[in-house]
Amino acid sequence: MKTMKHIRYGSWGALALAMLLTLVGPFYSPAAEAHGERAQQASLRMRTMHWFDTEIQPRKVAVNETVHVTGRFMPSQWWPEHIRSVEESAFMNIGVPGPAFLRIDSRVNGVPMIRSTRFHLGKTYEYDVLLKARAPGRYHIHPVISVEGAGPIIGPAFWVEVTGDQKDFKHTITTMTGNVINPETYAMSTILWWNALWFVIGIAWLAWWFRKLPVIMPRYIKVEELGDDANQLITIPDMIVSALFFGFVMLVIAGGYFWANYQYPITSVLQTGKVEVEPLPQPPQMVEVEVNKATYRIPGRSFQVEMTVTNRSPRPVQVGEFNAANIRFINNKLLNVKAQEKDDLVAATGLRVDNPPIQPGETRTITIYADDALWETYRLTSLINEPDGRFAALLMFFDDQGTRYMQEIGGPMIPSFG
Ligand SMILES: [Cu+2]
Repeated sequence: MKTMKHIRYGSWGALALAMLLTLVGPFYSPAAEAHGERAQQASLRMRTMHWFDTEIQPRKVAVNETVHVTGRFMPSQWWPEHIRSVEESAFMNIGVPGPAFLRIDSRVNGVPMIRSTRFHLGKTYEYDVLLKARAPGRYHIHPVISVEGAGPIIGPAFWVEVTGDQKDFKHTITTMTGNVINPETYAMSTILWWNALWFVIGIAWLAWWFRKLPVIMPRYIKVEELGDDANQLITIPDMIVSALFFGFVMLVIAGGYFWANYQYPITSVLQTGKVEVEPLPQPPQMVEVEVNKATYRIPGRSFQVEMTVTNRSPRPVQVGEFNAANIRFINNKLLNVKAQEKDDLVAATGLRVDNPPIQPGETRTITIYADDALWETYRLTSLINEPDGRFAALLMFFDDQGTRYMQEIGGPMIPSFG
């Protein structure tokens, strides 16, 4: 008995909490500050999309002003088997909570991204999305690739502050027939009118069947009791009213169709076909990398990769950056890259490279160490608990003149406990 009571109070408490969160959530939600950056599986974040050169400018605009989201990405060659491939169907998107911006233009390698496309593994793409500020606020803007069947794969973000008043937001479109319309309010009365009509029809239909109380469970029990004779619960007036409803609904649909055709004789069909995007031309591979062994040393929180590097470029090269799951581990002896803001995922001293630069024509085995608390805070270490514990990352080499050579690396990640 005591337990019963306990359970009942417990579930009431949970219900009350859920209701409270539902009510208060929209007004106070610290979780919305970070919207799932670390929620996805580590292997999924590491082995789907490598985002780099991300830039969002300007970071402070007024309503009606524009923001450019630009950068590059490379779908991983270690794309997980169990996730639908980006080579099937994908869409270039932007991740911002709510309709705070308007997407004015979106291009990948210069091709307009109004429709879906496909991206090829191991190839490089360059995107440029132009947004127009609509609502004041402070937003964490992410580039996103939405992959059909796999969901959104988010890139690095920057905070953008929008000032001003939403009432001043202006948005007009000139249609193909020359009408200038405001999509914010276009045909609003027709939308409201149709919704109200269907709402009334729905309520009337429910009212007819609910007029003979009690319904739902008692009526279900009656149907069960009567068995084959349950049909007698439906009376002749029920049938007449149902037929009238059916006829009326058909009439409304047909009438709406003819009315719309008469009102808007020229329409164009929403386009759904895919558009093809050529990847950026692949530069000749000047630095070759073969991963020998990758281990994550749990006590030291240190990820180390032993690899054999062949330098075919005309100048000495060195590892400058290790980019995994949107986190940039930087070799600060070579590059001076600092986090631009608090949530910018840069480990400015996170990459340790002890070897001297690799000379032209030389092949050498080196080890790099990515040691930073970000491994832990961004829950990448959970990779060691996954059944397919493989990693992938983008490795960036630089020569003494600053030329960048990129190479994706990947393979099994072995935990080490000593
Ligand atoms: Cu974010």
